[in-house]
Amino acid sequence: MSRKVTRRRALQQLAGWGAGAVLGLGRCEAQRQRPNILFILTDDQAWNVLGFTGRFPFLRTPHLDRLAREGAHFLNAFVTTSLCSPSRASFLTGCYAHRHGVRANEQRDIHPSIPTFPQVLQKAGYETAFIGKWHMRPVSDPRPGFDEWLSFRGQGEYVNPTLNQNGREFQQEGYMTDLLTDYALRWLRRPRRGPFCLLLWHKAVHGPFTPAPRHQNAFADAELPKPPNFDDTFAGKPRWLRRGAFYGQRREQWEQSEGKPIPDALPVGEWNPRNPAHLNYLRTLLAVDESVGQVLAALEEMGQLDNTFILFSSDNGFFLGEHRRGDKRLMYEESIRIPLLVRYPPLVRSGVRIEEMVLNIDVAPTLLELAGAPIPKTVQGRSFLPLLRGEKVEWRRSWLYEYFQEDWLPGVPTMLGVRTERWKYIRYPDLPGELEELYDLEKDPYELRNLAADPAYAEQLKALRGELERLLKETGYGEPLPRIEVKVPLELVLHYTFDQVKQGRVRDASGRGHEGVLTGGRPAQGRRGLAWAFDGHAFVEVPQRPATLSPEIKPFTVGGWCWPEANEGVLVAHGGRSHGYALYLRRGVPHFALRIGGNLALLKAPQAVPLK
Ligand SMILES: [Ca+2]
Repeated sequence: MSRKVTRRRALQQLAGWGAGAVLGLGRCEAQRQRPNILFILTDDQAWNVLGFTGRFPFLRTPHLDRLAREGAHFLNAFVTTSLCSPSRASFLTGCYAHRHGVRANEQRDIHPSIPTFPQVLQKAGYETAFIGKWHMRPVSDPRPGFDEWLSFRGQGEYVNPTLNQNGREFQQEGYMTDLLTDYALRWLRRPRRGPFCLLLWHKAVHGPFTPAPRHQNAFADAELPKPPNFDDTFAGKPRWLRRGAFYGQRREQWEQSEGKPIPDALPVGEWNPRNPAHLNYLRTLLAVDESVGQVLAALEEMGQLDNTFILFSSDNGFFLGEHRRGDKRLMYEESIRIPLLVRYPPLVRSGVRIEEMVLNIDVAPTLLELAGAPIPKTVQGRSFLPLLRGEKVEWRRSWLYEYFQEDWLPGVPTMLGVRTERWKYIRYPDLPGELEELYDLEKDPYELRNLAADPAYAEQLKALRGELERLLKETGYGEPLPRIEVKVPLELVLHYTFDQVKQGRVRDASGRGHEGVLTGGRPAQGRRGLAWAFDGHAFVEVPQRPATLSPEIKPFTVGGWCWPEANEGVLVAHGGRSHGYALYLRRGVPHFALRIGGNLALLKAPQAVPLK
């Protein structure tokens, strides 16, 4: 490396590293004040699963406690959709799920018309890194907006995971939380000229709850306190809740319970103070806390701790037995509330407790305002910097909650709701005739008494219904996303000609090696030379599922020369019951069927093809 440093470069280096002020140059001073950003996100960590809250007397999280002690703790922080992928996209874009397009897990990335805050920061001169769990479209490849990328496909694995660093995929030995921390530390310590923005988004504490080996035996004598709303009988609540709790909510369970009797109230269960899943969940957090400690120590060592805006949160809450549930998704408090801590001494007094209701969609505009970067017009949240500064500002009094039914989990319906400081209203728009829910959080913080059918609260119910309509309109719920042009490359990804079938294997003439395995049929003379006759039972299978043949990863074109003998049959099919496509003949007419999330779209040719 050259030791020769130009004057300009030297100035840039000084500016970025906080020494600019000694030169007395205005430009450097302005740049010096741009803070670094460190955004640590966990997965499924409930709002009060932190040592200092005292919820679990045996749980120690000294480093997270330090963030709260030396910074701000938001006591009322929420997600607008309590599900991993939609919430992650909301953090990144400042938009509701109905706007950014990520409504379910592992199906798609953020709509390309919506910028993320790292993209904006990168353009504004920040060095950006994403290290951790992305969990939107199920590929591990780098996404736009990041100078450094270290991630994995979908949920990833806790032990010896497959990782992707800047496009290169490999397996690495170790425990996920520790590996992500090591990558983060290495990246942080790199020499750099300007401010950085690091997203360290852990896989922990998502299930399957897998603590680091060193924490497997933690909490040997601990007793889990029973939540006050463990004994929810669901009496007076919507039927779907009791049906799901009684029969199960996954597709098969839900379908099998169709029409079966649903009890008016569920019997109370027995609390297990040594619930192994809950204990492992808490043990999994211990490595995260250590990670926070290591990152804080590294920043301190680098002299960057107080110049770094550190934000810690979780992508959604989690039921640990409340309402006798695990998981999230519902609009009950345990599911929608998240931990939110901010440490940044230049702006935030230590030990501040903030009561205002802030949302995951507020994070993007907050970070952009902090960095002095433009806030895109698409942003629906609001910067909470004024709250951090301790300013008295007019703040939101209510907000919209939304959840979209997932294909594999039909037992949790689409929901819409309003949360105010005191009230909560929930509606199930796809379940006509289903009860609504109304809770007075002041008198009933554990949401056990549904007031929606109580005439004494009719006025309140009416007001909240009206507020929901207002919020839906304000946020553009139900408005279509802008259409995007996807350029499909005319690329030959598979080419079977059947002139060289050997031992039931068909060579792929495209050169991509997608050899096919042939079942049934017989050689025949086609119009374009040797062909294969498919009799309705014969088929060619592509045994491996290479990425080049996965339309979720890369669009491609499928074409073929067929000379049908009969007028019914499948030409090409891919996927399964909820996602997939098929090109087939029905009464000689080519049809193309596409199924996404269980919804079917069908294209039909204007006329039948000539038969042989
Ligand atoms: Ca999650």
